[in-house]
Amino acid sequence: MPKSTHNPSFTDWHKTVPESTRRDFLAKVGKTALLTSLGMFGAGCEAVDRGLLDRGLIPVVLEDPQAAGLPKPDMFVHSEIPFNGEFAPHLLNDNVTPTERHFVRNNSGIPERAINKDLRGWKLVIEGEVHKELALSMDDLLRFPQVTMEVVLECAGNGRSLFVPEVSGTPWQRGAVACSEWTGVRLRDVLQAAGVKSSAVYTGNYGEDLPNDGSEPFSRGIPIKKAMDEHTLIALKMNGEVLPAAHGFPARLIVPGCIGSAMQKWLNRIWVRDKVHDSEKMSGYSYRVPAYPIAPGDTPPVEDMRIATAWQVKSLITQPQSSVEFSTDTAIKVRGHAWAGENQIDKVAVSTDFGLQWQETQLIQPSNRYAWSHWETELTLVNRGYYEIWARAYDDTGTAQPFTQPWNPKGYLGNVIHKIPVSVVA
Ligand SMILES: Nc1nc2c(c(=O)[nH]1)N[C@H]1C(S)=C(S)[C@@H](COP(=O)(O)O)O[C@H]1N2
Ligand SMILES: [Mo]
Repeated sequence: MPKSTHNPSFTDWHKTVPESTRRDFLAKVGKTALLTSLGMFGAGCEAVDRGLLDRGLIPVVLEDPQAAGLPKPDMFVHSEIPFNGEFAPHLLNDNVTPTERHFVRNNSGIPERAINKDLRGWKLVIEGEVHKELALSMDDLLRFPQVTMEVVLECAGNGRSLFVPEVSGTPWQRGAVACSEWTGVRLRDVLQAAGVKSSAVYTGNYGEDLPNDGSEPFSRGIPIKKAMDEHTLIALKMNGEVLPAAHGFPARLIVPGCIGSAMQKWLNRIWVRDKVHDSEKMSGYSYRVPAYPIAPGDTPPVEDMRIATAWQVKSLITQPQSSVEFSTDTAIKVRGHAWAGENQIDKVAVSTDFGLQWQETQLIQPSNRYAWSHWETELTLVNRGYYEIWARAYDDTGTAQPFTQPWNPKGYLGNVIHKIPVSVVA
């Protein structure tokens, strides 16, 4: 069954099982037995449809976005199952993105534990290339120093809809990006408590959102150097509240500067590895980009693909809203954010004549490293007609956003300049 297909018989079926039965069953057999059974039938949903499974046997993820408060108001929904939704740029004007405006990107369902805010039996396991394996409870994690940071979180596929020729995958526009405030413990502190061996190369991160169709769970990893960086967090709170179900309750990774897929939600296991993590989502064309520039539409051989890690310089116009009408000679306030992965923003310039002339904007520094910067300026358009407001950010290495989108087969890391159409009427 394709993961994006809504299967009413399956969804309705799990709702008819009383809560107590479902819990008892899970407590009795645990996840491993459950997965083994699903694996035996190949695809869980099909097995349920054909009446092959015990009535007590249910998946640990619920494919019911409403239970997790989704969709959020004003959200542009790409898919319900798995749930994917973003916001229009003008709704992302806040310096710190409120939780109700943070995009959601799921590869499978949302764990039942997250929906019920249920910590029973939850542990974060640290294993692999460590001297001492750990299985930490929430109380254990809360004993580590707690750190708070604003961090840009952006899906690697943000801007995919702007790729020409078109690429497959969720057609994100501009809104699969946000900068919320995250609180939690440094991953480094936890790894140091486990004693990282000198053989450690990479992490393999796992979460509780196990796909119902028997496919490999979503798992990605980060280089050990990034894992040991003081800014990399195991986040327990978002904007001062316990993590919402959709954003990874009870714990998720926050890996500043990196693409969003590195930020494992519903985190329950970190496998410290002696080689680059080789899960499905680290391999082939998944979250990987060509090692060299390619012609639009070309697909390089798989051995020429490299893991996508950091974002490049980028900006977003959050004000004015696209397609607004102004009258001649009024001051138009233009505003937005800019960010640059591992680098810092140096300046942002805007143009209203298709790039012939540029006006530098006033830059407002980020709250902390890895938060986005803000920029603003005023424009006056003296003639009637159609205009585009273009914004172009430059980072501290002198790199600027491209005018046309460099192409890669899966539409990752899109950072072409942002353009807003406006018109001036008499
Ligand atoms: N366990 C788990 N973690 C995950 C994902 C997922 O599907 N499962 N999606 C990843 C991707 S691709 C992105 S872009 C971010 C999105 O985070 P958000 O939904 O909080 O915005 O979570 C990442 N972490
Ligand atoms: Mo993503």
